[in-house]
Amino acid sequence: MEESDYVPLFETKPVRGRLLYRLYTCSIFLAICSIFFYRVSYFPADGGARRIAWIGLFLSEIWFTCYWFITVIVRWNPVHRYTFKDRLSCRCEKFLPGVDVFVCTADPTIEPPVMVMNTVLSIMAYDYPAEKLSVYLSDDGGSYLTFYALLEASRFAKHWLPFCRKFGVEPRSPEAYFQTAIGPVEDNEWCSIKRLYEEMKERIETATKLGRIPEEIRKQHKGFREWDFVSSRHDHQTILQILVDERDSEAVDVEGQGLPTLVYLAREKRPDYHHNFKAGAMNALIRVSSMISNGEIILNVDCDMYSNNSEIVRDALCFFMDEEKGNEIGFVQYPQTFYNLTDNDIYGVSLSVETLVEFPGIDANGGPCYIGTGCFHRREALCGKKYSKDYKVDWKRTNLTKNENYRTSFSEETCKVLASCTYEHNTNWGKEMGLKYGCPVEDIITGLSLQCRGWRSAYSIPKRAGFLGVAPTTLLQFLVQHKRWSEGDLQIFLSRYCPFIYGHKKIPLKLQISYCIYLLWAANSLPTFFYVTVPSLSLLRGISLFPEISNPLVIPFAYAFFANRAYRLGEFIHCGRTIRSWWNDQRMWLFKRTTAYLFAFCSNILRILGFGKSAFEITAKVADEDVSKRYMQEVMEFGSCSVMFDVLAAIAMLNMLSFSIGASRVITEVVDRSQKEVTVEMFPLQILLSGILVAVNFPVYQALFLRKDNGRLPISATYHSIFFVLLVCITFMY
Ligand SMILES: *[C@@H]1O[C@H](CO)[C@@H](O)[C@H](O)[C@H]1NC(C)=O
Ligand SMILES: CC(=O)N[C@H]1CO[C@H](CO)[C@@H](O)[C@@H]1O
Repeated sequence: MEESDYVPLFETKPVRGRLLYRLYTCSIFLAICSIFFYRVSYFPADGGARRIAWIGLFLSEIWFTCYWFITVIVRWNPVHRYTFKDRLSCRCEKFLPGVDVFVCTADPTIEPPVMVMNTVLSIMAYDYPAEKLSVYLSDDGGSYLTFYALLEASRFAKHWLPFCRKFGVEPRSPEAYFQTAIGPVEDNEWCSIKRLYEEMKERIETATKLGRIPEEIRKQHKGFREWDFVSSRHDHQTILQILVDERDSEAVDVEGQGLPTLVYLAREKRPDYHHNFKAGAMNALIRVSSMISNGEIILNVDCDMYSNNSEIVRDALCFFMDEEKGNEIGFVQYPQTFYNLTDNDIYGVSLSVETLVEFPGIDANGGPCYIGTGCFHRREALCGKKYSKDYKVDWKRTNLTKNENYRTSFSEETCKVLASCTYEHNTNWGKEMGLKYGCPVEDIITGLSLQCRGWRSAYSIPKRAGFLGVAPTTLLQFLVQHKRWSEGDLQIFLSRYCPFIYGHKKIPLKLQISYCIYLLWAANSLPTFFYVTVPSLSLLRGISLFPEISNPLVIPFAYAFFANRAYRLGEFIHCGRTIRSWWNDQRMWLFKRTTAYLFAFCSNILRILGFGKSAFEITAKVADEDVSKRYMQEVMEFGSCSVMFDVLAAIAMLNMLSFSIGASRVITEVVDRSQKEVTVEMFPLQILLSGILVAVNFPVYQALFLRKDNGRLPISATYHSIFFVLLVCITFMY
């Protein structure tokens, strides 16, 4: 193509309306300066408790300012990307690259096979040439139930794919489609496919429930024989089965059109070898797929995330295949969105501010991080290649050479070796090649190392979400998930992969700082914990830590606090969320920081001191009926005993106590005119702070004292928290 008639496949536009944000930032900055001025100039002259609390608050405020500064850098100059899929179809349809999709599952009880199959089917049905699309399922559970489900899915796909084409089905996960779609009732085909799906679902669910599969099905496929040699999920040989083989003449749907290649892989597991969790599974898939389909582009999706947009591959290719700006792009990340959200999102799981505001900002600062799902990678980049200025892919050429010696010779035996326990010994896998090992959030460092090798990443928010996953539906699941994320993130910050060290001179400084917005999640815990406990305790003891009401410096404190909340509310409304969901988010902000992040912080400290090790916990994806019902009614689910809940309850009780004592003092002063109004004068902000915390914690009091259902806080949490608060009050007061 001539230089002159180059039209881009995607464009990047700055987000408008930044002036308002910058004005807001300046005003907050002024408020912060005044707060610091107050802290320094009113520093308590007398020693003792007040001084210690004062210093603690001051340090917390300094920390909040630093973290706020990071959030400002992220939000300063966001960009949005727009793709032109029609131009891609016109220009590149003939030489579209091969795309290999990796789906990882780990446990058939936590991640039900039906859900996984819906993910697989939604991907097989992509609007993309079937001979160029391959789907790989990695089963770290090594379960024949998953294999059986995949076999069923491969058969159902023969009907499902033509059906999707004919009716223009969207979304292409059968479960999601049939749940909402009202078909042309008189249409026989529509109804028969629906019936086929329901029968398949029932067979898979029955097999999962019974834990075994019917004998006649066992006989139908040679693959089941592999399980004769499996002793346990932690001890078995590599199982590799190509369920739909492109070279096979039978690999066509009912209309005679080709089907995407479909592969089942359970890599070898032996008790003596560390398997490196999901990163290990991904690396095995990268190697095995390189023998089978060797697509230039790799998409990686979590097994609970079905694809809601059948054009998403084309959307991503607009980035990779753009002749001018596409060569430097190493990966394209899509937002993580959820389908199980309720309107007001009680657990604040939706991440909408992160996905709609923060990620576009990080993209502008040098490229989003890799979040482990919904991400397209350039295979070469993922396998360790460095980007250099003269790197250029000629998609026409790669496609030609590929068609010549494409899939002519490989045997399952040679592929199996690639997924064995010992294959990676003395290789660069897990270090320079593939996903990195040794960290619970391997995705972040993998993305970082790609960026450090010179690749750029891009972030795209299509109108119709690309990937929809299941959100946690109980408080504990949510907190455990956040503990895992924030713990791993902080571990990265404290390791040699810290962006300031690892990315030094390799990625822009503003990108290094942007990474910290997530890596330092856990570090917010101590200052927040201090802020929600010490002012309340001081109120009980009559120690004033904020300006009196007559002091004009009360204004910057109030302004910084309320303007921040109001700004967050504005962001929520901008993201299309409700006011209630903002309020819920405020609560979860507190809950996360005082439990999940605090625990993550502590376990990092313990790890550095040489105790404890990190472990990978999967969060359950299904909930029992009772729990689901409460979730749909937006009633907060506690239910189980957990130290995290004890902490939440204790903080709630403490603030209740200090607020009621503070408020009663105010009332007596107001009623009894003979007393001087000392409390109102001295403690306005502390009473206000406690009052807000009480309001935010309302569901905790309900769960402690009012609720009767199984989702209430266990009685032990009530005792623990009361005991703890009494203990603290006694020691602190005397
Ligand atoms: C998912 O797809 C459906 C049907 O195309 C659409 O109505 C819905 O808005 C999509 N969901 C999201 C979150 O984009
Ligand atoms: C796992 C889970 O909680 N699934 C729920 C998702 O939401 C639908 C209704 O929108 C429920 O029926 C599912 O039980």
